[in-house]
This record gives sequence, structure tokens and C-alpha cells, in this order.
Amino acid sequence: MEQYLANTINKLNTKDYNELTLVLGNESCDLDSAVCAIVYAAFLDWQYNQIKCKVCTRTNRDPQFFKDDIFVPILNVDRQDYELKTEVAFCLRDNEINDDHLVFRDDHDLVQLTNATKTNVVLVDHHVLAAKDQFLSPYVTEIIDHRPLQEWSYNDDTRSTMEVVGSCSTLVAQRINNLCTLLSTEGAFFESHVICAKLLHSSIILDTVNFSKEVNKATPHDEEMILFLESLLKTEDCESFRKTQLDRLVAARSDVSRLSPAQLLRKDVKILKDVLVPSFPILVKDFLQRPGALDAVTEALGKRGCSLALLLGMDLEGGLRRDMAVYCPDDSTKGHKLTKFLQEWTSPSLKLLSEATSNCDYNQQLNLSASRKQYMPALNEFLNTQ
Ligand SMILES: [Mn+2]
Repeated sequence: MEQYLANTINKLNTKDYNELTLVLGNESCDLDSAVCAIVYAAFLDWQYNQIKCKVCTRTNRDPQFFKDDIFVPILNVDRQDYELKTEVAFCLRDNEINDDHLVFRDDHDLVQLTNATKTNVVLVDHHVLAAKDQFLSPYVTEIIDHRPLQEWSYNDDTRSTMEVVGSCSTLVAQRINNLCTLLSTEGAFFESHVICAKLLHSSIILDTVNFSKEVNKATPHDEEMILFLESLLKTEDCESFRKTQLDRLVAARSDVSRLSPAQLLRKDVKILKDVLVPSFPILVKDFLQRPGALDAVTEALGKRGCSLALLLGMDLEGGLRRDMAVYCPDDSTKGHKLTKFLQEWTSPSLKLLSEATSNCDYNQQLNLSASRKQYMPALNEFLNTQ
């Protein structure tokens, strides 16, 4: 796996290839998207090499005349934001996939790449291109997605694997199995790429929240594929293995210890007019204690053209706790007004308990079920009445 990734990135960087296939996940770059892109690209590369050996001729064996096709997984996030996808970074590192061997959204100019040579694009975990990706439309040759079908119009011969299941990784595992059967090489890819089986397994477990009945996202097809992957991985105690995997991934998703204040402010943020509303998987109190936290807020406000920050925090360790703070560096009166407005808000009451802190208005939030979803209407009302 490492060798495939290292080779591919090397060929891509030195432009030493014939045709190019990009495998692109969706913009959220969640674990499912990242895993589907990496695993399916690795498979296409493996499949290409299986077939190539059967048809090679003397000229094709001579590297002077013959360049290989390459299959490149693209993580659909800028390199500087990779750390924000904490469970993705955790899972890939856990499987010894080196950051340097990954290709991120902004590593290459995709317009230039697609213009330079014959290019195919495979969309995984989404099938409608984002506005900024519309230029890729003529190159799409295959889509694999688990979302309900939206209208799409790519080339007529675009292959599609679409089915509403819990995880796109289920469909990628199925598609690989089907193609292996065509090549009469059942199981061969996964046997030589155990990491791929592990990655797909992790992704299905996280997406279905370990087949949780309450979450109700898993389908019989997810179940069938997870059993297949576990048979490959020779898992003995499947039940405890699944639970451990889920616990590790969920913990990684909220582990922001590696993130700087600036990264925390980008991780999960919404903007309403000129108000920046980041939500943290830690308490705002703990965020504010990090060196340079408020400076980072001021900088983020400037960059996003905002004047006011509404910081929301939560912490699950030792029972759920929530808190919030309002910060308006250039006009603290406006900040106080918003704070007061939120303290008096009644639908629902946020039960804010003000605590003295320097520089910003800090409150504990005793209504533990109110998240950003409940703050947004209040904020909207505040902005409309200003
Ligand atoms: Mn997905």
C-alpha cells in the first residue's frame, strides 16, 4: 500500500505517466470519503497492473516508450486543513499511511492536470459535483455513492454504483468484489491489501455507529460487507473488535489536542451575516486558556469579514457540559447586547449563567440540549432587530 502510494505520488509529481485517473471523495472529507478514495484508487491501480501484464508486448515493457497509467486518490480538503479531520488523520496514521503520500485538494492545480493528459474522474461518496468542481464533469467515468439519487448528467457510458446504504465503503467493497470476480481473482486484492480491508471496516463501523439501532443507518448490505471484511481480517471476537474500533474513532473525532486555536476556529464553523459561530468539541473555557486564543479569534473575524464571534463549547468527559462566549473586539457594547439578548431568549431558554472573565462575555450553559441549531434562530432574531 505504502509502495503504491509512494510510487503514484512520485509519478504524478514528475509527470511520468500516460493516462490519469483521479478518485475524488466529497468536500466534507469525512472518513468514508477519504477511505473510499484511497481504497478504490489502490484497487484500480492493482486491477490495471493485473490486466497490463497479460497484454504486454515488447515495446510496452520498455520504459523508454511506455509510461504507466496512474490512479490518484484525492482527499477533498486543503492540506493545511487535514488536521481538522481528526478521525481521518487518526485512522490513516493508525494504518501507517504517511501524510506525505497523500494528495490533497490544493496540492495540484486540477485544471492543469486534467488539461495535460487524458484524464478520468471517479466520484466516490458523492455524485453531484460541487460548484467549484464543475469543470471535472466531462471527465467523469464512474460514480459510487450511497446518497439518494439526485439528477446527474455525465457521459452516457458513466458506470454507476448507487444504493442507499449506511456507508459508501460498503459499495466500494462490493464493487471491488464484483470486479475481482470478473477477473477470476476473488479475494486476491484484499489478500494483498489487508490495510484496505481494515480501512473499509473502520469506515462502515463509524458511519453506522456500529450498527446502532437508534441511529438506524445500517442496512443488510452493510452487514453483509462487514462480515465479509471480518472474514478477511480473520477477526475472532467480532463484537468486541467492532466496539473497540468505534470507541477509538469517536474519541479521535473529538480529540483536538493537536489543533491550534486557529485550526479549532475553522473546524466546525457557521457564519450568519457578520457573526462567526464556531462550535468546539471542548469547553470554551478550555479554548480561552490556550495561548493566543483570543488573538486567533480576532484574526479569524478579520479573515471572514465578521465583527462578532459567538463561541460555543461542549465537553463529554465526566458528563455533558456546555458553555459559550461572545467576543466583539472592536465594539464590546455590541457584544454585551448580544449576550444579554441570548440570556433573555426563551424559545428555548438557553439557561446562561454569566461568569466574570476578562475580555469577553463568558457564560455557562445549563440547558444541555441546546446546540448551535438552537442558537441560530436567536442570533438571526438579534441581527434583524438591530
Ligand atoms: Mn459517506
